[in-house]
Amino acid sequence: MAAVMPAPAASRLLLSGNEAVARAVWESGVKVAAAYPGTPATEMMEVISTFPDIYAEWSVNEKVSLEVATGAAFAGSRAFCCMKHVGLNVASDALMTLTLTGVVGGLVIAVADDVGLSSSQNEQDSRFWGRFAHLPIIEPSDSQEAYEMTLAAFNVSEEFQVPVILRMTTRINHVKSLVVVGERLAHVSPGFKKEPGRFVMVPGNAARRIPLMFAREEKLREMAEVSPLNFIEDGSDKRLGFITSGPAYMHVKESFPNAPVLKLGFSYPVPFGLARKLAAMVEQVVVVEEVEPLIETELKAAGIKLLGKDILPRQGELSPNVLRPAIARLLGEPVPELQSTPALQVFPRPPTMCVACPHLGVYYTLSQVRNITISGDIGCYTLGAGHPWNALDTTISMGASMGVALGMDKGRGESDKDKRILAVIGDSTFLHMGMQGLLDMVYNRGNVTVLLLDNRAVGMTGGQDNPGNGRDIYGDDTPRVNFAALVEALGVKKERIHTVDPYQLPLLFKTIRDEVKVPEVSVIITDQPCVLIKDYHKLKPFEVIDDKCTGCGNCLDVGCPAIHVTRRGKETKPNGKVVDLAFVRIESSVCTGCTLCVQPCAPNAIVHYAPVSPIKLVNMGCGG
Ligand SMILES: Cc1ncc(C[n+]2csc(CCOP(=O)(O)OP(=O)(O)O)c2C)c(N)n1
Repeated sequence: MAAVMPAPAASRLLLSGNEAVARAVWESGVKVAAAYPGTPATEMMEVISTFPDIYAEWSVNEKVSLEVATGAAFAGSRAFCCMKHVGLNVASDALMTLTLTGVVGGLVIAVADDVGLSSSQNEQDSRFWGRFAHLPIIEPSDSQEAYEMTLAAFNVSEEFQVPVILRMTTRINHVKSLVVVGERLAHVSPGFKKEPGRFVMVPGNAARRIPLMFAREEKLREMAEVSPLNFIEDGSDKRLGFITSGPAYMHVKESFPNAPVLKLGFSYPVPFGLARKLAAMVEQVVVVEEVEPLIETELKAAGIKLLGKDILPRQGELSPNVLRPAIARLLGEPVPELQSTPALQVFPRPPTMCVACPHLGVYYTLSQVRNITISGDIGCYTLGAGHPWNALDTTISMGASMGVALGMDKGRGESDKDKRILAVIGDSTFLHMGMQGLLDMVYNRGNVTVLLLDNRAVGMTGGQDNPGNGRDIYGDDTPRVNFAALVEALGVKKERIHTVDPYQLPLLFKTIRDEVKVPEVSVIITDQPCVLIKDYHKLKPFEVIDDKCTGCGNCLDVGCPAIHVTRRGKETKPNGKVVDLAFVRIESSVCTGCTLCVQPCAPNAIVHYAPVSPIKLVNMGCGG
């Protein structure tokens, strides 16, 4: 992370959009900030937690984070919460009523849309949550704007007593550019004032707030017309004028530097007047926005003639490579050739689990069990769907493994009647949204075996602390969840709860095999820390004795990236069958001595290596 702090006012810092927002949150005098991790949003809260004078927390899910921020804003303090795009779906129940109450202290919700799907289960345009909830949307297009617009968002929030959505995309969240920063402002909270007609949203009160919400929206639209965040840049080529927001603005400027542009930083409510002004300046207007046609639909509904998604894709980034050919076709000009991708400098690597990851033992075991269907979830263990395990059959959203498994159990067809249904879920995902699914499963007498992979970390997003490891965002001790007690409290019978070391393959195999035979809910908790957090302790590494390796390849089925094939071959067995051979080597410098590969090695060709090299592993997170 960059030196976001300490840096005096007027410093120019090289910051990612996430770091820039974090700095602006601090400068805005925010008192409470809450989030659940999710790429590409995670670093905002990680940076905020390093600042003085702000209470920061990892919440158990996005809805709770928004509620925590809401409480602080009701109490009159400035508050912030951030999440990845799908997180706003989770938080939406709170959001849709929060729009009626509004806020007292400024509340900014930063939502990071993973445009281009670098690490998410879907691509969505979260601005529609703003449109749906009648909330203002602010869209920065680089780090300086991310910083300035966050400051502006708090002012808008307090002026209109409304939560403001700061819509970012992966490019803004992660790309670094120079930012000139300021100092922290003191924000004085007026304190919580009882006002049941506003804060207690029972039907009668809510009904009275709805007209106020619509009136507020009209005032916000008037503001969008005059906001300095929205402006027209004239250009000499009047054939086309562009209306654009977020990073698409940069792509438009790079591709068509001479075209007039209406840049919308305050993009919702859409300023119709400014759009009409641009339309009067040019022959044809094109709206360039990532991902869905929100601005376009609003403007068309207001009777403004323009093009948008008729000629541009509704998926992925609108980079110059995409924009230039689309506009050339529109203008009837020669279509520029797509810039060819430069030769890959890096050997292509499929995503895989880490060396000695405790999930490896689980998936190695699951890949050996026959006649099962595995309902998966979201986390590092989603990689179990890939080679060599091929041991996940579904993945939808966080916590979905529970409900989907129960539905598969209840909805099984004749051909599946003897199939065993399993669900695999990580500790953080279980606490985020899985608990309710397990409760539902127990309550409705499901026949599912749940594997709860407790690695004491939110591994997928960089190993953040969570209630499963008993540390808060500052690394301080806090009560640690007892998963066995928790699942028992949710109704799972004590004899159906097992805590197993995932490095003990025979025991794990036997436990799974026994439990899938029992026609009721059982939970197998695997309890070994993620190899990239401080709870993990490296053991003596291993190496392969070349002369003893028979090339059977059993160790490769574990899927540990410390093992690689040095030579392949074929062998004809006495019965005439030809088998493939793979002779292997263990990269001893990264091996942590977990023994997962040793256990299936028939010829005992894997032995301890000495001396031990002190390797420090760092979890940069691989997304999700
Ligand atoms: C609603 C939502 N919020 C956040 C994320 C980002 N995310 C992906 S997996 C994950 C949690 C992974 O932690 P855990 O379940 O403990 O599994 P691990 O990666 O440690 O194996 C998170 C936060 C997401 N995909 N969806």
